[in-house]
Amino acid sequence: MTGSFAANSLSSVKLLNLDHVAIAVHDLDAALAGYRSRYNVDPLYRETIEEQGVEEAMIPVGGSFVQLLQPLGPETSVGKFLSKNGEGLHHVAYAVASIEKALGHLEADGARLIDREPRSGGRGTRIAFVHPGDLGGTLIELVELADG
Ligand code: CMX
Ligand code: CO
Repeated sequence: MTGSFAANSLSSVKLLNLDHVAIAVHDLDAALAGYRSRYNVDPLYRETIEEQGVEEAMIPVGGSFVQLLQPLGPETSVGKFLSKNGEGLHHVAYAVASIEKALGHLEADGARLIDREPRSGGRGTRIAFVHPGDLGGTLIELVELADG
């Protein structure tokens, strides 16, 4: 099967890196203290993103990050997730070179997009989400880094 992927517009959707794995938590300070104590790691970035309804911290792990997400309120998407599921894995995020090209390919391939246009993420990134019902029950985020 490996060879059969070659013709599928791979240049437009090449996944450059596992940018981050996001974990929803009730208490960001407590989660960061736990990561520091257990794994001796600290966040490189921490910011509130009002439009996404979250405060997030990014802990570097090799070439990727663990993104800890605390909802700003119970009616946000992460707040609803937490009340339904409790703390746990929320989404995985893949870095792409061009988010427009990736979205164009996914739309043409019939993917169930949440975002047809990119929105702003943390670290000056541009991001877009693909619905968890599209593939593998997993919410997927595409990330175009600020510096490409
Ligand atoms: N992973 C897997 N499934 C999820 C999910 C997640 N993260 N979030 C919700 N779902 C599931 C729910 O369990 C539910 O499943 P059932 O229909 O089987 O019950 C279904 O999706 C709908 O859930 P809902 O609570 O009714 O939530 P909404 O439909 O209002 O929204 C979603 C779901 C994914 C469209 C919404 O959360 C969204 O748009 N997410 C993208 C934005 C986001 O999450 N931003 C925060 C992260 C910010 C960042 O990364 O910086
Ligand atoms: Co994310």
